[in-house]
This record gives sequence, structure tokens and C-alpha cells, in this order.
Amino acid sequence: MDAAPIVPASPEVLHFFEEYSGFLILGHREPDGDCVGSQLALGSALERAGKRVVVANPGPFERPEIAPFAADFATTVDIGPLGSRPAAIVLDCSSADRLAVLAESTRDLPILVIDHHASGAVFGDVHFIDPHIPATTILVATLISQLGYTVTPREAFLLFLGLVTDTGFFRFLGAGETTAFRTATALSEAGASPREIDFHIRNGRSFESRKLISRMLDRVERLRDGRILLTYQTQADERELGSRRDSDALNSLLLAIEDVEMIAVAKEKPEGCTVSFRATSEIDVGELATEFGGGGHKKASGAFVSDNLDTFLTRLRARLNAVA
Ligand SMILES: [Mn+2]
Repeated sequence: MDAAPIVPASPEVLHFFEEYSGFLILGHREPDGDCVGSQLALGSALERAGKRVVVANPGPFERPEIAPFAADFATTVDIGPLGSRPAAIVLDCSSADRLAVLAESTRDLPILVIDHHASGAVFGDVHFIDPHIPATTILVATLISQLGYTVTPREAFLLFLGLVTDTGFFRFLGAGETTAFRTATALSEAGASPREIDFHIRNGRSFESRKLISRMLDRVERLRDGRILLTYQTQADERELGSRRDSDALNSLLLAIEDVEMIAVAKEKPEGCTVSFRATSEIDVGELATEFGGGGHKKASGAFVSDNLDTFLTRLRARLNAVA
């Protein structure tokens, strides 16, 4: 990695790593490639540096590109192995409630939050948060080098996985947004192969995931003269077609339709619903998600609500019809 940090961490952040004997490394529920890559790469680097580490995530690990890493995470927490001065590091997580059942495990611990979300309720004691950085793994990669550790090929793979997850393999970036490219250079030098990671992300999809896409395309409602699309998935779909889905493929198909500026995809869960929003225009879907108790970025966000599907779709439709 380069000597000059891509995103300098404050002395307070760097000091956090010296001060404690061991680290509980947490990330948000329903983790994505950025969350998984950040957690596992940081855990691995700290372990190599002689720190005690427990890496935990509440799951579920449904997304196909991160499913193979499920076994690397504890889903319940025992901080016993962390020594006499344990601390927590929370990665890629905009609010404490997104830690789900693991939030309780941080209650008596000092917390460092490393994140790039613009919305959400600030929590924790020390912060390395920059909403202008497109992936948390960029912050973790630069931090690992600032702490004086090199990145192994395995860590480079994990960090690159997060980088390309949150940047759509760089397609979401605008002119002058160079931190992702500078990090990519460093990770390529450290052993990450974009070709290998692209194959890892895009292949091995189930036939049923394609059937589900077809069903969700059939259900699309066009709102606001086709500027906004709404669709949903039910629990019955999941029983019939399984939980291996391919949201990115569905999102790309919908967002590429002419005149579409924003999409909303609802999913019925055993107790409530999730919704994910994606935008290609100036509509701020991060703001929109906070209205439903969630959070995220201007162009990609999500929320969990306790409504049943019918109630939620009615509420969501009304809100989307009121988007400017
Ligand atoms: Mn992220």
C-alpha cells in the first residue's frame, strides 16, 4: 500500500487500536459484500498484528456473493476471549438497531464506528465516518496501512469485494471520485484480481432466482407516469423458490427502463417487511428510507417495517405517489 493514506484516520481512531486488548468486530444485519469484506479483512489484519478478535454478524447471509463467508462469523457473542480490555468496532452500519440481536453485546464496551453512510442515528464513542467515501472497505484498507500492516492477498480479495459491491464495479462513481480507484490500485498490487472477483459475484446463480425475477417483473406497478416502479416479493415466493435471490440483476433490469428515476422493492418477511430503494435521478432515497425508520445513501437505501405486506404496500404506494 502507498505510504500516504488515501483517507487519513484521526489520531483518536488510530489510538483506539493501541488502547484495547481485543476487538469485537460487528456489522449490520443482512450483510452485503462491503460489510462482510470490511469485517473479515479488518479482523484478519488485527489478528495478524497479535490482537484478540471476535468477528460477529447477525446474518442472514442470503446474498449469493457473501453466502460462502457465513461460517467465518459468530452469530452470538462471547467477549471472554478478548482479554481484560475489550472494545467493539462496528462497520458499515448506519444505526445501532441494524446490529439486531448483537446490539446488546456492545452495551458495556467502548465503540469505534467505521462507516460511510450519510443518514442514520449517530452512535458509538469514536468515529471514522465519511459519507463521501463510496465503500467502507476503502476506509478499512487505508486504516490497515496507516496502522502499519500490509494487506494479504486474501484481505485484498475481501476489501476489493466490498469496493466493487458498493460502487457497482465503479459504475456508480462520478467524475473526480478517485478514492475507489486509488484503493483499487493498492489492492491490485496486494493481490486482488478484478476478473476473479467479478466471476465470484456474478456466477453460480440458481435457476429459481431467475424465476423469482420473472415473477417480480410481472408485478411491477408504474407510478408517477413511469418515473417510479414498485414491486414486491412474498413469503410464498420464498417457500416455493428459496431464499437465493439476485436483487442486483432485478434492480439493473428495472433501472434501465426508459423514464425510470427510482425503484422500490418490498419483501415480505416472517414479521414485517423490508424495502429497498434505488435511484438514478436527484431523488434522495436515503431521506426517503429514514421516513420508514431505515437509512442508507442518496441513491441506495433500505428500511425494515413491522407492517404486514398489504398494509405496507398501501402506505408505500401513497408515499411514492407524493414524491416530487
Ligand atoms: Mn457500505
